[in-house]
Amino acid sequence: MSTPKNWIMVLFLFNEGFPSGLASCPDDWIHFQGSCYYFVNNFTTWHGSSSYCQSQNSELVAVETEVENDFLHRFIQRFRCSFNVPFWIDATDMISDGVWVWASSLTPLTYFNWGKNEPNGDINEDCISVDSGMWNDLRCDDRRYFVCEKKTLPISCPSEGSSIIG
Ligand SMILES: [Ca+2]
Ligand SMILES: [Ca+2]
Ligand SMILES: [Ca+2]
Repeated sequence: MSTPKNWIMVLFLFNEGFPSGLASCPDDWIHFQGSCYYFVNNFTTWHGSSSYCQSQNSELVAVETEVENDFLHRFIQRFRCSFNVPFWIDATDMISDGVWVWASSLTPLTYFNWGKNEPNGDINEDCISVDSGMWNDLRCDDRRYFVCEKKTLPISCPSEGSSIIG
């Protein structure tokens, strides 16, 4: 039987033009501008994706700027054989239709990159899926691949191993 480890396709970090050695991400996470990203190559609902990321001490990716959106798009293009699309991001308007917030912080979105004729789902589509950099509101029960994000760890601190003591 497959273990969770087996169903996660891990992508390797290729330097995106930033100094290497300064990133402080766990193994198998990709560093970009202060965050670590985990490309989970399995598909599930938006809630399932969010729960999985939280189990990894992270959240569904919050795409807050054009730079971040472009990074994800370029990275996935480069590894299109290893990570499937489209994928969930942390945005939802399930609390108040038409008011999009990042679920992890309830912060309103300030950057959007809607595809043509999107958003179009009203109360039927309350989660956002991204394909080729373009955003689409979608039923949260649909199944998509997903990306987790967390902030980089402090460089001066060990990332693991505190349990070794004692
Ligand atoms: Ca982010
Ligand atoms: Ca909606
Ligand atoms: Ca839609």
